[in-house]
Amino acid sequence: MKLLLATRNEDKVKEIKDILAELELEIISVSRFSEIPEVVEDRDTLKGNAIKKAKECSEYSNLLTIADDTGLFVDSLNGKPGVYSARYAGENCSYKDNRLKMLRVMSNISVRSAQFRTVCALVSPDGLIAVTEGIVEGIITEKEYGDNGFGYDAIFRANETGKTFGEMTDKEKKSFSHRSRALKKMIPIIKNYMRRKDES
Ligand code: ITT
Repeated sequence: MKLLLATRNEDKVKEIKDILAELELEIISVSRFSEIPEVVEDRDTLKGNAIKKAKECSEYSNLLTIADDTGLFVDSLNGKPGVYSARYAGENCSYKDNRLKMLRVMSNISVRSAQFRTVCALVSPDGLIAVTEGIVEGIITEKEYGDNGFGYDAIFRANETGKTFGEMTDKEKKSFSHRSRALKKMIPIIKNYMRRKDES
């Protein structure tokens, strides 16, 4: 059986493939399907965008499809950038632009607590829709630490480890990131779907 990843973000593809490696599935990325148009992420929640991405890509491909929508929610900024994390520093901005904007905006703010949240949506051509969530609590650091990972990883220090995701190895990030928490909850749902398909 094939599982389509409804993301064109290669950093996310790499992490998702690694986390789902235990499944006996051929995992393919949407980049392989030039005919699938870019999904417009116009919902105001992670859940709304994740379901929209998975649904549209599943409809085009006729494959079991998983999408993840992730955001960094900063308490002192009333949860911003949240669902708008990709373009926090403007249209076509880089990861670095986003990190530098966040450090600048937070420069005089002492309450620095934040959460990384990932919502995953699984959609099948025969009508299954399942949603899971993973959250990691942490703080926004005052400068960048480490150069592993991507996005906001170098400026988010997870409370549980005292390290930024940028300072963690891929294995450490995989063991308890927001993305892996959401995907690990999805694994039994995928296995159950595969079992039902095998039996029918
Ligand atoms: P797709 O919609 O194609 O999946 P995207 O880059 O838009 O790709 P998201 O909406 O899920 O992905 O994520 C929004 C942004 O949040 C993303 O561009 C990164 O800047 C950041 N981000 C996502 N996951 C992250 C992670 O694990 N660590 C650090 N930053 C992350």
